[in-house]
Amino acid sequence: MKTRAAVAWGANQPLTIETVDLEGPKAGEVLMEVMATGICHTDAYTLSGLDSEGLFPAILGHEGAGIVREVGAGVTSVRPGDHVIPLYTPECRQCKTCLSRRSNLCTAIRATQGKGVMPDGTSRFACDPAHEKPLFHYMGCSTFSNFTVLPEIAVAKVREDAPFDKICYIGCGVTTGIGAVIYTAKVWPGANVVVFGLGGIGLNVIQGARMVGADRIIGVDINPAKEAMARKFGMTHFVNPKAVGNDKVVQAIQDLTDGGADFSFDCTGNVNVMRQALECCHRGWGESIVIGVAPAGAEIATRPFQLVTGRVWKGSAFGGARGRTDVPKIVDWYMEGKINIDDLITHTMPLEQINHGFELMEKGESIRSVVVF
Ligand code: NAD
Ligand code: AHE
Ligand code: ZN
Repeated sequence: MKTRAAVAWGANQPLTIETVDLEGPKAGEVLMEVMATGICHTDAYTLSGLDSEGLFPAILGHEGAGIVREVGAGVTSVRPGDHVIPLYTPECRQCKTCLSRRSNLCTAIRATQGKGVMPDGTSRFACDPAHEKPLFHYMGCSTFSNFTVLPEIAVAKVREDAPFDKICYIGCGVTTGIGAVIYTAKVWPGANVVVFGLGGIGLNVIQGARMVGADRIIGVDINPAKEAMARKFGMTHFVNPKAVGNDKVVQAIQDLTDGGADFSFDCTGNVNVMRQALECCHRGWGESIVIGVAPAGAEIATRPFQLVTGRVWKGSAFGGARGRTDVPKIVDWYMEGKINIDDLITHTMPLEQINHGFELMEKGESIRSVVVF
């Protein structure tokens, strides 16, 4: 079939809208009509050329929602007409990691996903006149296409009364932020929490921290325009590194938290910020969760003494959520009014304006832009 898609031809080049070829689903795969997709900072990161797994040309996008239109042989868990959210972290329920129950990082298809192809090693997408070159999938999702093909284990079936243009955000940002609080860190009621980076992920960490009953929720951002929205979602104190001095951020947080945070979260992808996030944690038990994705080659550093004295450095991917199990529940939370997604979606646009969505994010003028097909 033919489908309309935004194609990334190379690093730092604007996406162009193309009509591309899409092969139907093979065994174990589903064809999905993407109804809406968010633009996450990780899409911008890969487009910037700093992703060590970045491939071009590719159809980016990993934060979608839509409808199953066709299923391949052997697919049993979804059928045409089902409403689904694609999962860049699938849940096969059979691999060593899924069976361990210790992590959400299902390994069933991770290797081929990182190479921009389906589990059989080939792409379902092709684009004339570049037909001789493969057109790569992205994070196993490619939601910047009106239709896409996904492995059955990489879709979460969700209720049919939920609006696509809102629940697409659960495909990454909402789940990543709230999940990091409840599944990865297991923040306790009364904890002091610090969130570095008040964008599409950090604000969901804040609403997760408020949900579990955190006491102080301190937000840190170099963009003062983020303060108002963060306060609306539960931030109690704001620290602007440009105002207090970058070298005084850790002290400022220790002063606000009687010696250090119980939990901190990096939602910037900046390795210097990750160090501040660890070092502002309380001696003996403070845990810092790395969510931000850093450029290829970047490394984190701290004095080992920080760890010897009990601070813990952890990472979180997709909020530690098990996609097929947890995503439908998070959709329910939204529909029951337990979480706020609507106010975080600051811009909605057609596919033709997708580059504008990227610009708004880069300029810090949006929280989430959503493309509606
Ligand atoms: P965003 O652009 O919406 O927000 C980033 C925020 O960080 C902005 O408000 C920006 O002003 C702030 N910031 C930048 N530099 C800063 C600094 N030095 N100090 C303080 N604040 C600073 O991006 P997003 O969509 O929220 O994504 C945030 C990060 O999370 C990105 O690195 C993204 O790739 C990553 N991410 C990770 C996962 C995961 O599963 N681990 C999932 C989604 C996104
Ligand atoms: N390709 C990057 C890795 C990027 C990364 O860490 N991605 C996160 C999700 S970001 C969503 O917005 C993730 O889930 N990581 C776990 C995994 O298996 O990729 C690189 O650095 O090579
Ligand atoms: Zn994302």
